[in-house]
Amino acid sequence: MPMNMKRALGAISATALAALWSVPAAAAWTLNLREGVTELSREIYGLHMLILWVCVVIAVAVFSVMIYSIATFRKSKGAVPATFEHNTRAEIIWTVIPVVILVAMAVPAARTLVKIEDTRGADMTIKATGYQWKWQYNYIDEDVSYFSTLAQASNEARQVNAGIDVHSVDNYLLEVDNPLVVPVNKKVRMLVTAADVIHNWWVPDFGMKKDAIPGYINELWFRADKVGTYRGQCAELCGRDHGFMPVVVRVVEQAEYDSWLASQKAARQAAAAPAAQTAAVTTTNALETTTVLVANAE
Ligand SMILES: [Cu+2]
Repeated sequence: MPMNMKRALGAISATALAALWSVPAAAAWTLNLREGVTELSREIYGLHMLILWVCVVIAVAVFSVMIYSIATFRKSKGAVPATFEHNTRAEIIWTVIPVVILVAMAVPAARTLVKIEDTRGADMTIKATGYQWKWQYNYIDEDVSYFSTLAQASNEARQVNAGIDVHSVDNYLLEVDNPLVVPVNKKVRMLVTAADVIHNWWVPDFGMKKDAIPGYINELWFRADKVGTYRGQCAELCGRDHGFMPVVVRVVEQAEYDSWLASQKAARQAAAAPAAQTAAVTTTNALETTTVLVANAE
């Protein structure tokens, strides 16, 4: 290849690489799992890294021996194949070593699994019910319950021929009208179920994902230790609008949570009050009518 052509090719590939490795591209294409913001998510991440490195060590060892053997003992170098068919000692070794490795990996994995399933000692319980296509959150013991649906801006932009550039919508398809609100550093137990078809409640930053199955109640728990807004999605194909029922969780300080909860209860009472009044009026009218009827009959 002539020298100037080589130089030109080099320049082209350098430009292409630079273009690929622009800052937003690098941010959007991180390769690893996210560590998340809960004790469990970090433990799962740690487990993933530990097992990844075990696999790397095994791969390096196996491929080194393999490549060395292929290169060194090839026919052209005069290697002569051995004629034996069985070697009990070799078979024992290549069975025992993998078993030991698997058992060693199972110990920390089982420990984390048990922890994931242990919902005892929760500070609060929230029931999440999946619907086509929204979530309902029910704060058990608090008499607070509401629906969480796709935010207006995302909903408008997603319509066919809406003419709205979805890149102009903040958190497109990952925003809701009423997010789940929980206090920071509290063990939150979620009861996950569904009212129509199977959905799945998933928040990657919590390391948690559970099927929401009609007629069944699944459990999960998380303890977020960082204030913030965490986004997830329904992770079980549940019909036409499966992609339009995101999960948004706001983790706030305890004081902010308390005032939010109080305002939710106040709003609920305000909504219930006129209804109660109407009911009372109806009952009085019915009684009066009955009295008149009875009087006439006499
Ligand atoms: Cu769903």
